[in-house]
Amino acid sequence: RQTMALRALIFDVDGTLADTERDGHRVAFNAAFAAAGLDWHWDVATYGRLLAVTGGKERLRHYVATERPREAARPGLDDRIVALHAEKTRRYGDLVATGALPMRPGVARLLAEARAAGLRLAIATTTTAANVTALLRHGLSEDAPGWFEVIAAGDVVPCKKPAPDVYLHALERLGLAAAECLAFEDSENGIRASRGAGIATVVTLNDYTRGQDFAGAVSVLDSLGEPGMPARVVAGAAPRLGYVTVDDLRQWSR
Ligand code: XBP
Ligand code: MG
Repeated sequence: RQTMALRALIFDVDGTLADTERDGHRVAFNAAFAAAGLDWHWDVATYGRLLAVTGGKERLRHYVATERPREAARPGLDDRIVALHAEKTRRYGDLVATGALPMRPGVARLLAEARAAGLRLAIATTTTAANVTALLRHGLSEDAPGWFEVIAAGDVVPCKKPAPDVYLHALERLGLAAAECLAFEDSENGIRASRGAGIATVVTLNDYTRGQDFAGAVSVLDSLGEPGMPARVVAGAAPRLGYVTVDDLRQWSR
């Protein structure tokens, strides 16, 4: 990699900014199923398996195709999936508005530090754009969506993670080279996407992604850490103060 100064941080959302999957998306899917009169229920373990497929609509389609053959055979499946997913997005928004999904340790601190240091911020996620705005507003502050110059989300590219497309799209909109950016991810599908776009990546794993393959990560941590609450280093570089700072990121991007 050529040496270029760090200019921007690009964040994944689900599992990285907040633990949204188990307590957010999963709950919203189940509520949407119940509202539609379906007796489907995704428990924590089932949802963990289904996370192999990124994208809510794609995940639903995969579930129906593999586990609900009768539903799969009824005509109009695509429309029903779109409607179910729209209801799920409404439910997710309601859930986020209750404050049920706080930011993970170190996220608010590092974002503030990065903004003060003049680093540009972007988002590259598979989830629906409305979910991102809601999460940022309720988990950080009303004006937080405006901190991010680029919010690349959901169906903005046809191929979702692990394809690199959403990261390539974010780089293009930032007008930056991969070597000028660092990505933050929590999953193997996520780092395959960011590394596929050539971006150095910091991983903060969670209960769903522990044990996945994070080969090629700059650092694999259990969180970004906070003063007095150090991050546990699973692999790669260790933050100098025990929690990830902009100084660490500049060092790691060289
Ligand atoms: C996130 C996803 C999304 C969410 C649901 O992956 O896979 O599908 O689970 O969001 P990543 P939608 O963190 O790698 O971006 O239902 O809005 O698609
Ligand atoms: Mg993620």
